[in-house]
This record gives sequence, structure tokens and C-alpha cells, in this order.
Amino acid sequence: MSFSPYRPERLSPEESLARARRVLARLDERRSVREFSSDPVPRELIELAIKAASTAPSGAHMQPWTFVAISAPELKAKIREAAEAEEKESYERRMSEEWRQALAPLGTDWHKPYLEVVPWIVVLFAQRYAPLPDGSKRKHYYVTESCGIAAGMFIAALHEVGLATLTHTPSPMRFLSELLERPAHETPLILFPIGYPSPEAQVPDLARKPLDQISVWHE
Ligand code: IYR
Repeated sequence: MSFSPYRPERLSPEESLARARRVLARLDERRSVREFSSDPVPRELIELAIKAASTAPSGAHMQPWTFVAISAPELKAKIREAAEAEEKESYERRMSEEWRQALAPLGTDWHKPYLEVVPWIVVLFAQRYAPLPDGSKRKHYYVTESCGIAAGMFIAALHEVGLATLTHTPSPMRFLSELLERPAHETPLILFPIGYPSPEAQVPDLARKPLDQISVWHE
């Protein structure tokens, strides 16, 4: 691999601090949304958010992700139907009492109407390896970590352009591989319903943990 110079602009301390506060304020405004508007979202906005996500670092730069973007109404209806079937089973039988209680304050249940309301669903698939033309497999490294970082950047990019999403993980997610006809080396990781929030959207009054509860310092 060839190398080239990397010289990002060095900011003054004041400018860095001002930007750090701005970034925090922007990210702190973001909320996971479960009530969406059906207003259309141009495909280009989704393309750009996927490209932004794909700037994420990845193990050995293997970029082990596939973003499947869906606006086709029939497919969204099928995804909703299959997700609700799995979620109903989970809520009514598979989840432990402890889990159910942890979710109770969020008020979630197995109904997922937003899967049909949103203009777009994007499903992030993790490529566990890459199949090579000779039938062998090229190893991928730190796949879940890499895809997790890309997912975070995707969410931030969507938020930055005024779009809302939800990290939805209908469990188990195998049905997505079948419905979306993904190959065996890809496993579904996160489903993102994407759109503008409904004007009536409500979000729970969550508190973010303060710095002293989420960090430990050695200076
Ligand atoms: N996947 C289910 C349940 C669920 C699980 C967790 I952990 C959450 O933070 C929220 C929901 C659902 O989407 O309803």
C-alpha cells in the first residue's frame, strides 16, 4: 500500500473547545424515535448517510458491512409482518421477566407499525468473511466492533440532516437474510427505520448518565 501525507488543520484550543461543545449539544439532541412521519426522504440522503457510515475504521480495513436500503412498500410490509411475529413470540414467551421489566419504562411491545410508515428501512449486515472467486474465504477481523462503529456514525449522520431512526433488533433476525436474499456470509446486525419524526412523536424522558458515572480518569 502507498502512503500519503495526512495534515488535518490544527485548531486553536478555543476553537477546539467551541466545536467540542457544539458537537456534544448536537448529539445530545438526538433521540431514538418510534413514531415516524410517512413523508418521503430522497434516496440521495440515505446514500450519503451510508457513505458517511462507511468512513468508519474497520479491522484490517476490510469494511465488513453491507447496508441494504428498502423503500419498496411490499418488502416493508413483509418485514413488518415477520418482525412482529418474532417480537410477539419474544414478548410473550422468550424474554425473561427481568428483561420485560427493564423495557417496561420504554413502553415498547411487539407492534411495529413504524416498519411500514417509514419511507426507508436500512438493514446493516455484518460480513463475517468475504467469499473469494476460487471458493476460499478471506478472513474479516473485529467484524462486530467495526460494524458497531459504522452504525454509530450512520446514526450521527442521519441526525445531522434532521432524520430520525431507531436501532431496532427484532430477535431473532434471520428472517431478514431470507426476505432480503442475503448470502450466507452476511448476518443481520441492526435494522434502522428511517424518516422524519412524526409531528406527534413522543419520547421517554430519559436521563443520560453523568460523566462521573461513565468515566474513570488516571492523570
Ligand atoms: N427488540 C424488541 C425488544 C427491545 C429490546 C431492547 I434491549 C430495547 O432497548 C428495546 C426493545 C423491540 O424492538 O421491541
